[in-house]
Amino acid sequence: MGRTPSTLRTAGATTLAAAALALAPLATSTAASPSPDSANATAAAECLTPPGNQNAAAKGTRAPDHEPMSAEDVDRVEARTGKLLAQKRTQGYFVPQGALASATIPVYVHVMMSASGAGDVSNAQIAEQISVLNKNFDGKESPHAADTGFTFRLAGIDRFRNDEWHKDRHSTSYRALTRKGGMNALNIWLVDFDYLGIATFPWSGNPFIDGVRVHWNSLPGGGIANYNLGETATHEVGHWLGLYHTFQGGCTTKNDQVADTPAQSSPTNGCPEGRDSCTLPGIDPIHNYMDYSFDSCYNQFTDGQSRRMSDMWVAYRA
Ligand SMILES: [Ca+2]
Ligand SMILES: [Ca+2]
Ligand SMILES: [Zn+2]
Repeated sequence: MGRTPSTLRTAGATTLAAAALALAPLATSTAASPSPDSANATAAAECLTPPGNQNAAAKGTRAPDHEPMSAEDVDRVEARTGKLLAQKRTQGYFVPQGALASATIPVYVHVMMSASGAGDVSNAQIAEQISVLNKNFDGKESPHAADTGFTFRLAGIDRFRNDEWHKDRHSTSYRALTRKGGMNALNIWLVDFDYLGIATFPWSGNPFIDGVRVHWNSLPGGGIANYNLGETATHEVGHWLGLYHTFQGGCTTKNDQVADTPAQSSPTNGCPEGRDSCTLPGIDPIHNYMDYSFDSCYNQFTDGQSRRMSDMWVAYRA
């Protein structure tokens, strides 16, 4: 698939448009026609997801890189989450009707720079990234945005000089070696790879590699045009808290399992106001952090997404 980082930075927008259009029907059919063998069902996503990242979700400019999850996989996750929530309730942990889990999440940032120091982002840039996360999860970018109830607190920064890790190679071992905190802790590894970011879902099942990997140049003030306001991290943390893409499931009534995000047939590129890719009610949620729009277009999570993240938090991370 060999898109080089320089291609990613210089030709991102045009390529994304082409890739999104080219792959959209594939992605839709993957979700709409589940195969009994999930490996087959997810073949379309395979080349987009690095090995060892089953259940991971990625955002990149090369393609829509949907999560490798069939409609059946999604159903299984919903059922399991429901059971875990019921268990927590019997253990006395529940969130009152209409309220949210409202947690403060410790954040460990791992700067995986090259041997020569490429990707050595400053503490100030990391602080700015945390502040973008807080602004986004507090609903401060739009009057239509939900306050999700989640707050992020920088708990530590560590720095490694390693060309392999910098390029996201041996990611399972480097994550296991460097990860900090419990399932409630957000680990962010800053690397240089073909993606903007990749996340593990709450239900991914391997606590040693739990967290998000984000392209170091997507941080606020970074060098990736249209994706350098720090909102890639917001998108990946949305996955980490159990959100799907707004285009998950395509033009279906359940689509991303969130009722107040209108169905969308494929990822959005740029910021096409009024885009309406499904005949189902509502225009496409192009301003939602879980679409693929430009950072400057992103401005909201919804109430339904907040509810889902709160449930996921209680089920898997609290
Ligand atoms: Ca929806
Ligand atoms: Ca519609
Ligand atoms: Zn994504």
